[in-house]
Amino acid sequence: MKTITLIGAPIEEGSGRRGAAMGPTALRIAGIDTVLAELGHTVNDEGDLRPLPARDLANHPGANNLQSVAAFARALDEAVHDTARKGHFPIILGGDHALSMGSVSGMARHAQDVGRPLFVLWLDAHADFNSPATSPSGNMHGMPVAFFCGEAEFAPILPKDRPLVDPKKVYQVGIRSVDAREREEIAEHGVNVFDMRAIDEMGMAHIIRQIVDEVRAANGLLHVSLDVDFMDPELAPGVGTTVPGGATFREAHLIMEVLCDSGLVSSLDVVELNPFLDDRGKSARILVELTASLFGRRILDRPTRAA
Ligand code: 5AB
Ligand code: MN
Ligand code: MN
Ligand code: MN
Repeated sequence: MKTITLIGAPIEEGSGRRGAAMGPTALRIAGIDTVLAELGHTVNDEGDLRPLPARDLANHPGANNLQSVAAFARALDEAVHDTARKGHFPIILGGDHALSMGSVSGMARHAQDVGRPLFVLWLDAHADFNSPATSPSGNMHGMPVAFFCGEAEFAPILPKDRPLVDPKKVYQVGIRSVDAREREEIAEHGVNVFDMRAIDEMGMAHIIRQIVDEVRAANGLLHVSLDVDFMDPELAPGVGTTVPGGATFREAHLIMEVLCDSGLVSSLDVVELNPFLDDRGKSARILVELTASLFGRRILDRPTRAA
């Protein structure tokens, strides 16, 4: 059983619209703490981060709301690093995906402290590998992967000596909307991408086992970043950037179940929930159910799978 720390990050300034700041509240109303406690875990809810805007940073024409995004990134980098150092499992309740600049950086520092490599599983319709130079929108929720891989080095959001994530240790699953320049960048940097076609052709079980095997072989830590739009919009409409043809209910749960059995996951972001766009709490509830699967809820007990 784990000790889990919930960290609310009510950021919406990284996305192009309002509403994601209500995400942490919706996840709490949907019962994320109770579900985890019922599975036997100890849950501490630290409440919501309230960062001060990073007034030392100048406005940047290609990075909308840079000061607000940087403020959350800084606060999360600290909060997540502190949580992991105590041996607790951080779950970040988002908030838009720009928050992963901070959460993943905090986990990269922790991984460095314990001398293990950090892997990132990015469950998303989008690659989020833009930078101010390539972004079609300027919205920073489309930039976190480039940022923690060291590519979007355009402003001192975090200290220069922050540990970076090796793009070859980033696995993206569910991808189905990639911008022209992003496509070149992810190929150039060797990000591992399992797009929707790969899921259709290979099956989710094969993909997730391959990822788990690679993390285990390297004795890595695995940070999971779950964007609501990973799932099909029929299942989870409460997000500003829906793309048709997403993961099914069972594909999403299977990932979480296999990850749970692996014991390798160190930290989780639940991001991009926009309760203002949701259908009577449907998306919030599915996110809570997926979190439950990651933390041990199972349909039936089963023998441990042979390696
Ligand atoms: B999300 C787009 N690539 O950069 C951009 O929801 C969309 O965190 C980004 O995955 C979507 O603006 C960001 C067109
Ligand atoms: Mn995203
Ligand atoms: Mn997305
Ligand atoms: Mn590049």
